[in-house]
Amino acid sequence: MNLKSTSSNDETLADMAIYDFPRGPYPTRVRIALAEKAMEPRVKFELVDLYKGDHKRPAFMAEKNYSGTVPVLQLRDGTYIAECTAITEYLDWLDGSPTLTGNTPLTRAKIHMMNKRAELELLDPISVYFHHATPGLGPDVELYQNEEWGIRQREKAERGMQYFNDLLETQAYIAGDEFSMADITVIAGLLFASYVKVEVPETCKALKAWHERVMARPSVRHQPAFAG
Ligand SMILES: N[C@@H](CCC(=O)N[C@@H](CS)C(=O)NCC(=O)O)C(=O)O
Repeated sequence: MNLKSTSSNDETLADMAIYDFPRGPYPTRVRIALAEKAMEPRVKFELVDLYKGDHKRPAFMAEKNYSGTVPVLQLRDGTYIAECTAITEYLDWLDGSPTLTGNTPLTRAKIHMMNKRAELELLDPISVYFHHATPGLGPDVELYQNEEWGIRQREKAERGMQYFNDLLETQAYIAGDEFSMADITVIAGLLFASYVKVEVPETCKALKAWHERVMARPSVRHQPAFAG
């Protein structure tokens, strides 16, 4: 897998920065959220080259994100916000139209539950598979690998695909009737799965149909990750 590419945009309106890796599945979550909300002009993208290990440098981890991952949002006052869910939540509070994280107690709870489930059962296990059971980011960055653990996580992700398929047999989107942050996380999970050649089982027809539908959204299909 080669996720390398550069990124730039018109910086004149930007009042926030995102430390980014444009084809990365997690940064793509935030990029989709920004596009859904037409907030891209407010953000300047700063490339962090994961293949060079820039995200694991002591200065990056000390200053921007202790966890050594991207994306990280930087506000004008210097505050750093890591974690896709926290960043999406912040963007939603800045500009609630359309909302991706819900606007009633019930929709918020459902979206957060399903978003977490999409991370736990699909996206994060595929990420573990990538880092542990494939060459990942290369020997200079992947300092510890456990192949058996990676393969178990791939199997977990395959069960997750089946779970989301069953869910989508009776509802339009991952958290109910509306497109939300939880859909974006499953899109990222399937993106990462495609990078590492973990296929959606043929039997998962509802998941495949949902995928085709969400991939048609301009916010999704125009992302660098899907640029071929
Ligand atoms: N829980 C984090 C995960 C972020 C993450 O894993 N990002 C990937 C980019 S696709 C990364 O930085 N990977 C580098 C690594 O784990 O070494 C989030 O939701 O933002």
